[in-house]
Amino acid sequence: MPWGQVPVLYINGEPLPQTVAICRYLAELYSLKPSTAWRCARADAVAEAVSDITNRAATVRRATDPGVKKVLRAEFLETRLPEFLTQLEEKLNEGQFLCGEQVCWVDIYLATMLEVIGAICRVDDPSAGFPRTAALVSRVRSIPEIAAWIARRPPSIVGEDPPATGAAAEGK
Ligand SMILES: N[C@@H](CCC(=O)N[C@@H](CS)C(=O)NCC(=O)O)C(=O)O
Repeated sequence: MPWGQVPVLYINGEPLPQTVAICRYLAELYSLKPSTAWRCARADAVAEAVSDITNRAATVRRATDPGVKKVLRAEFLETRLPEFLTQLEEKLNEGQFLCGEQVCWVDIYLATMLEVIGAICRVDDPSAGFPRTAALVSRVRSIPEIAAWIARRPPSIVGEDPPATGAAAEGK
């Protein structure tokens, strides 16, 4: 598996790793790119911020010591995530989606990563208290094809603790 990580998208047996590369490839195929170079760049900037906040949540997931995990989770939920969502709310005032009235891949990426963050931090709705973000997530999840996928997809393991490795796995 490339880089030893998931996700990997296989096309004709050829692997494409890295979430954002996969998203951008699918956006090209399914007309989910913003309509101008400027809008693409602005959406990319949001996507980078989404990746950053998701990586921070991943540090909460990876923490094995319960005390450390509790501190990291609290810091994330009380400081990092609200800071991110506050900035995001300011960018969501021009239309239904990030780039106006048309959904683009970054809307879908954002909605999905907020779901991942909710699962990692065990909160039902990470966008609670941030109405524009919550409305955007709801719009994305209501797109018929996406709603149909959500209804039939297999259960996610994202919220589960990762397997212990090294000394922790050996009970040391
Ligand atoms: N930059 C990568 C990160 C992927 C990533 O962190 N994947 C995790 C699961 S969510 C993984 O495979 N971890 C196993 C490992 O790193 O050993 C992406 O965005 O796809």
